[in-house]
Amino acid sequence: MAQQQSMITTVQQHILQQQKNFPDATGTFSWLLSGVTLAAKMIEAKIRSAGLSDILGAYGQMNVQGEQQQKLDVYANRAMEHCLGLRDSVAALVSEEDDEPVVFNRDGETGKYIIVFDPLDGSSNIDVNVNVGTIFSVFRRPQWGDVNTSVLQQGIKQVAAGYVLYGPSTILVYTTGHGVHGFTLDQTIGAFLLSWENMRMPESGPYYSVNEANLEESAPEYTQFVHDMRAGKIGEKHGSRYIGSLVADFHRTLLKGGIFFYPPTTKAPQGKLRLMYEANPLAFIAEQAGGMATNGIDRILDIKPDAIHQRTPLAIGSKVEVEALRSALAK
Ligand code: AHM
Ligand code: MG
Repeated sequence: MAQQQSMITTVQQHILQQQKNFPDATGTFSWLLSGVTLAAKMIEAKIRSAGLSDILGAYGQMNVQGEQQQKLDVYANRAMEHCLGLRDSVAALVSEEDDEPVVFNRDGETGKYIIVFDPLDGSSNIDVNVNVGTIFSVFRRPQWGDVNTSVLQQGIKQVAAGYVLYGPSTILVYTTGHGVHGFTLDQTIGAFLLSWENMRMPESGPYYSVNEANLEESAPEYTQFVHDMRAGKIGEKHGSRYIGSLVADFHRTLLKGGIFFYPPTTKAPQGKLRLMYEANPLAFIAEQAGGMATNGIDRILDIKPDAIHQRTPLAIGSKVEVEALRSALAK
């Protein structure tokens, strides 16, 4: 993994360079992704000043998942919808915070892309100043058919995916299916600069990451798996890390290796996390970096969604740990 390039490369330059590999590239795609980076900078600015403005706390409404919307959730959703909705190439936007897709009346030639996103993931952590993130996934709109039905595509059809992690620094990680690349926001010039090119997830790593309070409500194989990892029966002896913000837990797993998993529980028999804007984009990134992602049985990217807010169990991370969990569940 090459770190800290000596020459400055912005995320826009990087995407344009990558597009040179595609003879029919028009620049449309980099213009579209610049909508994501603009929204990310707006969200990050709001987060940085959250304690100083009246932006912490609940908004007073539930979202479609029956969860309390935080004010920053609502702001982040509006920022993404505003910045992306203005891009001619966007046919539809699908957000965790909206019941239905927002569809734009653009013909198939112009409105080529469907963007699916979680504008502010881990929002229960906002009020306590712990990392949150934005996750996005990009699909090509099929030339035929109704836009509403064409949003339900398998993860393998993603043409790009990424996330922004608002932490001690703000980091953008993306893939277009040609490796995984990471950028850090330079506040002084307002640009995301290349920090990691061709990121690789270690084959195995030191940590497991799960909400252990849920284990008693999950299949016993998950508890046994945790015991085995603590005992050093799966690679090295594992320690535990759990932030409760998927983007942050995933980012650590990408850099250090190991596994994050959210099993089905009696309270959430389909799992808690959402297939289309949480599991799919991170699964695409994990695979591009040499890792794996499964629902316990199937590869995440192969699952055909039935609904935009569909939930899924998720186990994601290094090959050694994810494969060990998958085979334990298959017995
Ligand atoms: P959110 O999209 O409403 O923020 O919920 C998703 C979050 C993930 O970021 C995180 O992995 C998970 O919920 C944590 O759930 P729990 O508090 O049950 O451990
Ligand atoms: Mg989320």
